[in-house]
Amino acid sequence: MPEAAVHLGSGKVRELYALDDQRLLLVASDRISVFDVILPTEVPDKGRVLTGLSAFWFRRTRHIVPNHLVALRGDGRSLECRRLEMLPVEVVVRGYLSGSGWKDYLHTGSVCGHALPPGLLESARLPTPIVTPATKAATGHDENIDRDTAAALVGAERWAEVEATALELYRFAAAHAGTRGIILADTKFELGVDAEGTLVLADEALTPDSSRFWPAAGYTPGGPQPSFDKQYVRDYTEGLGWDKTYPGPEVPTDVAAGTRARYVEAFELLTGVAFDTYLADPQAVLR
Ligand code: Q0Z
Repeated sequence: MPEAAVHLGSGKVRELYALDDQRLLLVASDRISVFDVILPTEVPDKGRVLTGLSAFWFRRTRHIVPNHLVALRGDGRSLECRRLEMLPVEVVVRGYLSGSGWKDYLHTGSVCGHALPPGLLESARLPTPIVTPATKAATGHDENIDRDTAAALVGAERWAEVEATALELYRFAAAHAGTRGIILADTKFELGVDAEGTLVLADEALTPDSSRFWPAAGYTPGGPQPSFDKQYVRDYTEGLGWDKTYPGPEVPTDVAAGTRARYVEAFELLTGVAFDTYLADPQAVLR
C-alpha cells in the first residue's frame, strides 16, 4: 500500500494517489467493467496485466513522445508518474470503424469531422487512421467532438502536435500488435504538458481497457468483432439476460479464470515476456 500517499480519486477500475507535489501513483485494481458497469467479481491479476502493458508501451514509445512513467513498482500493479497539466481532451485514434465511430458514421457519414467513403461495413479497416477527440461529458460518458473544438480547447498549434503524435503512436503500436496476431482497432491516449511546456504521454497507454484489441484470426467486417479480453464475460453476462444496468451480476470462477487467461495471453503476445517472469520481476517489461 502507498506509504503516506494521499488518495486523489478513483476511476472505475483504478485509484490515483499523490506521492508528493510532483509525483502521482496510479494503482490498477482487478475490477472489470462490462457494458460500462463494474462487476462484483474480480479478474485475478488484471491490474498487473494492464500495468505491465502500459509500462511496456511507455518504454517502447519514448522515441515518439516522452511519457509520465517514473517507476514501475515491485507489486506490478502501480506506476509512479510525473504530475502534469492534463489536456482537457481525450485523444482516440481509430484504424477501424467500431463503437461510437461506427454509430456516428451510420448517422452522418463522418466521424468527428472526418468524411469517410460511403458503404463501409461495421469494423471495416479505415483507408487511413483518424484522430477523433472526445471530452468527458457531465454524464461521465465521453462525448465525441470535432477537431476544431479540440483545437479551440488546447490551442491550434498544440492540437496539431497532439494529432501527429497520436497517429505516430497508433501506427507504431498497431504494426507491433499486427506481428503478434492482434488488431489494434482503436485506442485512447491522454496527454499532458510538463512545467517546460513539453507534450507528455500520460495515464495508461495501449491497454485492453483503453483500446479495442481483436484477434486477427477470424477478423470479419460486417458486424462487431469479439473482444480479445472481455468476450467470455460479455457473452456470459448477456446470456443471463442482464439488462446492462447496475448492479452487474457475479460471474462464475471459471469465467473469471478464462478471462484472466485471455488478459495474460494478450500480455504475453504483445510484450514477449512470460507473465510468471513479470510477476517475479516486473522490470522485465522495461528491458
Ligand atoms: C490521471 C485517473 C486513476 C482516477 C489525473 N501524470 C498525470 N498528471 C496529472 N494528472 C493525471 C496524471 Cl496520469 C491524472 N487521471 C485519470 C486515473 C484514477 C483518475 F487511476 N486523472
